[in-house]
Amino acid sequence: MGGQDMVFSHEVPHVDGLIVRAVQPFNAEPPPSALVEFKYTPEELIYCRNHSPVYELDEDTYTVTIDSVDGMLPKSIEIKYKDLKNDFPYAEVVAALQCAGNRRKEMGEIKPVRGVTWDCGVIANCCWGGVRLRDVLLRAGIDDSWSMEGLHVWFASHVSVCQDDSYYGGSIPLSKAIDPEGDVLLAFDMNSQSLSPDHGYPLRIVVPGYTGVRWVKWADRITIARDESPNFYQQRDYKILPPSCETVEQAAPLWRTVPAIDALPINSVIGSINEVPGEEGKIRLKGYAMGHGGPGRQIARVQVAIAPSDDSDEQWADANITYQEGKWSWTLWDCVLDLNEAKESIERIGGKNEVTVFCRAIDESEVVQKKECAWNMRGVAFNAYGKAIWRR
Ligand SMILES: Nc1nc2c(c(=O)[nH]1)N[C@H]1C(S)=C(S)[C@@H](COP(=O)(O)O)O[C@H]1N2
Ligand SMILES: [Mo]
Repeated sequence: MGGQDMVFSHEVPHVDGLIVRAVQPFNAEPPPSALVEFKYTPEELIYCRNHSPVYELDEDTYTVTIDSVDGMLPKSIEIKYKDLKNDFPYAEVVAALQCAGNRRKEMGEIKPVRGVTWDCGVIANCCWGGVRLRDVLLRAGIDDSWSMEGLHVWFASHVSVCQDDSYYGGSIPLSKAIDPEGDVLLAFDMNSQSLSPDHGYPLRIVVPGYTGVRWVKWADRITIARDESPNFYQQRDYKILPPSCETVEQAAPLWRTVPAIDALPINSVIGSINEVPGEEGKIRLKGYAMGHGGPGRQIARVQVAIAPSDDSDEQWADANITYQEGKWSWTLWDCVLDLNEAKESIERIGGKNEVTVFCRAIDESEVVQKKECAWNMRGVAFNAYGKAIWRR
């Protein structure tokens, strides 16, 4: 299945300026210092995560099929792209798209992991525009009287063979898909512009709060089913395997038993550290934070500390929150630290020339990001304190 049949001869050109982690399929991320400068991530700074080649598709012939297994829907329907755009109300949602492999590089410093060596740039905050999946499902014959419990919605893209399967797919619970507050979209726009091929043109699924792997690009089939998607990327990848599992052989019997990741846990990251011009000893930190996407909990506070010796609160200073929007956006923050005032901590860590700074996020339910994160073989969902080193 997949892999050997991928065809790259029609690959679209990609944006310049990203740090390329793999050429075929194209995987690239922006430098974090640039990323944290914008509330809406501009196209040139949006990471690209692909398990297949990227093609330029034709919207004039593009259709989406809505169907079901076990005859749950009376019939399947096919909707032309043009009709999808014209027949349903337009909706916009601001939401951060985040790969489960974000910060994998740091998890790999604990012990080697399998996967693309992502730094902390595989996240993008955008305003997505399209039609509500809810409206499309209602049209297809589902209504709120259904018992949604245990049902799923599969999203699939058949435009290419992927590295590990003959098509790309994933699923979410039907309850999330149809919830008016779940804000799930069939999107054609990103930051008020048509999607680019790299990000799913003509149509991608947007699942606010859920990790990127379910945001299926070039989606062409939506299926109601009693089980999760059978696709490789739902079943045998993007799962937090137990720390005792270290090899592919050990993982094989476990995939079935470990739940698929839907939302990622609370997180925060330092994107840049710069000297404040003209202010000797002062440094400005900028970064982002994310709440747990399941309930859509926003960040209440972000704190920073210079090499905290323990978890006591007084070592942490509150950062300023500079951007946040609705339930699903990321949070941007910044903070100025005075190294002159932090002499004691700096001496404790042995000098002035290299200072380690940490950040942590606290959500509106008082959930605090933890100092450490357990290792897992695929290096997913890393969320230890954000950490950066300032060198004079
Ligand atoms: N069809 C398709 N959809 C896909 C993928 C893919 O490889 N193929 N990658 C997924 C993953 S793992 C992520 S993190 C996001 C990345 O979206 P982006 O490339 O627009 O940043 O898309 C998801 N949707
Ligand atoms: Mo991902």
